[in-house]
Amino acid sequence: MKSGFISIAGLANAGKSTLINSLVGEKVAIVSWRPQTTRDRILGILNGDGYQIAFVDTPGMHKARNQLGEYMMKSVEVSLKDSDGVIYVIDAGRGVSSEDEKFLNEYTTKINVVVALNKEDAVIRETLFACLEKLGSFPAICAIVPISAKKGKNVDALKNEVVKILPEGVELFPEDMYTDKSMRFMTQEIIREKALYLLDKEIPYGIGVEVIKFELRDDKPIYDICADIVCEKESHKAIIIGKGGSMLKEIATQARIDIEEMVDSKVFLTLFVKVKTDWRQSEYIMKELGYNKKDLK
Ligand SMILES: Nc1nc2c(ncn2[C@@H]2O[C@H](COP(=O)(O)OP(=O)(O)OP(=O)(O)O)[C@@H](O)[C@H]2O)c(=O)[nH]1
Ligand SMILES: [Mg+2]
Repeated sequence: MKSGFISIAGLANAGKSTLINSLVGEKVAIVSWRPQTTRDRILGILNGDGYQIAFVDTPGMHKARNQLGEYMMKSVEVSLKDSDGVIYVIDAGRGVSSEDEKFLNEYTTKINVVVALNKEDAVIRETLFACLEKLGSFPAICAIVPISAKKGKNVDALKNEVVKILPEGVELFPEDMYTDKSMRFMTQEIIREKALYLLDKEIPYGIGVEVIKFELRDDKPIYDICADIVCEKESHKAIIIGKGGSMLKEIATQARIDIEEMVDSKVFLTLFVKVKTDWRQSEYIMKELGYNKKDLK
């Protein structure tokens, strides 16, 4: 049997989380059109014929500007160090950038790298060829596969290339497990995803979500869930709540639908909004929200 950890790395917004969901066939990571959506390492497990792959979604690479940013970059570094191979995702529309080249220069000689040239559906052939030509100057790349993570195109071909670089090993996780994250964590992420979609401009970057209650009722198959949306300013709080509570209601409604699908039963979701000034600079509050540097070992 073959098994191992494969990190999915790349610049912010390249489509890494979309890809891990498509590879695993379950929603394990949230997706949005905003860069820097993923903040943590997230595991998605795929069981195939004679192999098991633990894919690790990572935050998009960028220059860290606060403690949260530093945490995110550290988590990319840690996950690369621990993996058996890397899928490096490039947005074909954006082209092969100097940051991509820097990554490929540094890593292709150290670790097996398969490049996923993503968003193939959104570019013309010439653009794709230009990317392939640039990538041709990195002979140590194991394989280059143009894909559309969103449409599922060529994702199987990519999977096959990854199986080739997988080492011999034993089963790492039980067969019915598809992520290492708890339902509580996924609930936080789903609420954050809806807030990212629905809110304006800069507010989403300053949002954290903390589940404060997650209980299955004794008498009925209903989950009672309460969560705080943490933001940085009073003015942000007002926007998140919206006119007559309309925005918060919409976030809750959309999140509830996804959470119900995940837990496979009815959910009563109550959301609150709290202000914690500059929490992205505070290690203490970050820890409260689950971003603990000590976990990154
Ligand atoms: N057209 C097209 N869009 C895609 C494809 N894959 C992802 N996207 C879109 O690209 C945006 C970013 O996708 P994510 O999966 O969140 O990207 P990411 O690399 O995880 O981003 P960060 O977590 O912020 O680093 C979303 O709007 C996706 O719907 C694709 O194959 N084609
Ligand atoms: Mg992501």
